[in-house]
Amino acid sequence: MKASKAIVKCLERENVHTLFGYPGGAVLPLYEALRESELRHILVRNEQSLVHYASGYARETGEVGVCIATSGPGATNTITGIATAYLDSIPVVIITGQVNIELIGTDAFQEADIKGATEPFTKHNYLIKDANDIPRIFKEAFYLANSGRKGPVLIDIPRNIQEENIKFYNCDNVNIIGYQPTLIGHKGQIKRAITKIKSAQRPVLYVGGGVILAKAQKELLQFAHNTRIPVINSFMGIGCFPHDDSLYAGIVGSHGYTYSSKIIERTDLLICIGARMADRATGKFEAINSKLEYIHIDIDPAEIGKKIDIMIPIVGDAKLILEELVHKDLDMDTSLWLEEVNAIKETYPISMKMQEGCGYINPKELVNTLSEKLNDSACLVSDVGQNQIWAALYYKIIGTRSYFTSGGLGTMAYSLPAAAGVKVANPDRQVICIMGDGSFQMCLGELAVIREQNIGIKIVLFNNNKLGMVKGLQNSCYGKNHNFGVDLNCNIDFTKIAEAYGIRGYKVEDIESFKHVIDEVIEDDEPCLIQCLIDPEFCTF
Ligand SMILES: Cc1ncc(C[n+]2csc(CCOP(=O)(O)OP(=O)(O)O)c2C)c(N)n1
Repeated sequence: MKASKAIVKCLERENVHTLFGYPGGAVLPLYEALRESELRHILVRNEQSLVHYASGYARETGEVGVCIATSGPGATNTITGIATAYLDSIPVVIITGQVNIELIGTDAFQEADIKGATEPFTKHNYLIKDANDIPRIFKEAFYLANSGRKGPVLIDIPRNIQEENIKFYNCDNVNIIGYQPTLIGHKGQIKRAITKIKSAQRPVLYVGGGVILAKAQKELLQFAHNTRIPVINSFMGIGCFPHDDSLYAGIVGSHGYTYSSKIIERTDLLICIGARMADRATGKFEAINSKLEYIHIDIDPAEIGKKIDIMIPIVGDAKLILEELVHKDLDMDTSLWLEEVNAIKETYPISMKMQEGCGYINPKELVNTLSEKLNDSACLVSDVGQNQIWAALYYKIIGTRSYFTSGGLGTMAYSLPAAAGVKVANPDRQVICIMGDGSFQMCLGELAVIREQNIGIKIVLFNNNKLGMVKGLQNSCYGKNHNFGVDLNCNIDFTKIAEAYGIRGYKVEDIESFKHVIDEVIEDDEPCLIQCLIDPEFCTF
């Protein structure tokens, strides 16, 4: 069998139905094999969006997202997407073409050492030198991507290797020396944790994206309710605990709620689950509460104690550990602490106010409106910038709603392709993408994919003619008249851009018109773009 056909067969054996790609000379044999297959191939418009599509697909399905790029510039264009998936632990397999094996190292046409380049931010990567390794390497790559701490795995395949003939064999087992993720928590540490939790006066559960990746939301809810411990989440953890639950205590971090930080100030024990103690979220914990003690549950031992001294580490799968914890006798009386938490929440309420601006939309109110209008299973994908902060802080998680963003790398232009990936994976889900005009201009060519594939996402574009987040940072670091290099002032009519791609475009300047448009479009399955005018002076800072 041709090696390229063997690759397709490996993908089919991994239950891949859809992949995202952008071809070139070094993947021609693979594309010929794909042409003859039943796999759905979605041609994106720029490899910079490629991994984000696969990432959205993976986040929605819990399965590995797959994408293909050619060698050289195609492969290097995927780098930011790979690093984005790496920092957020998203399982994707990236297949890249490479120049013929005898040309490697000669600066051949379209040669780039993508294995070397992605070494620091792939979970693992391969350069296939023997076509007979294809079944084993694909099996390993999928297993690595979606086990233990999940993440991207890259497979680089020289063109001439794709053309060889091999004897295909089914590879069903994986045996990777030194790779055996710990899933079950250490009994002794769990015992210590239980004693510690029972003796705590003011405990808080701090939960991150790892809970979502482990599909442990139900167990978390049960554990919180059994123990009556309040729950705070990171940005990546938004979606793992319902906001209408009385134990919900908000989002922490430099862009989180004030009340959540105030709660952390008073906490005596933080039980961290599937959260990597990122600087943006927990960087100030030691400063605001030096007496805080920590239990840290994480699938990746390297995360535990990386930034904060942890008292009780538990390595393992969040779902399995929580399942164990919910069966322990942890009947606690936290009523006094919950009273205090509620009082803090009341003292520092979430503000809907913005600086005054006429003829503009208050973005907080806008996200709030979306929260009211969307159904209980809607998925909101936000970009990076002020729009990310507003979306995260004001989108209400109820039912099975989710909120996806580029949390770790903070990659602009993530949301549109990632939202499209979510919708491709689950066409019945309401999928909203919120982004700024800066990010949109980095990836607007992807509108062609959305039109062509009829991907019914609703794009809510915050148009403030500014790189708002950077402008805000300049304001807070240097003062108001120190803005430089942040103006996007050329009055682009984004509605017309959408229409040029055959996508309905709307322009709204006040919240009532926004409500009207959302009512009109929300139930249909057509893509659309709603351009919302935001006051350029509005800042999150
Ligand atoms: C690829 C990339 N380049 C640069 C940045 C730095 N950055 C963070 S937010 C931001 C501004 C985003 O502007 P826009 O998309 O208009 O959103 P807004 O902040 O106005 O909501 C920039 C430049 C980044 N995060 N990612």
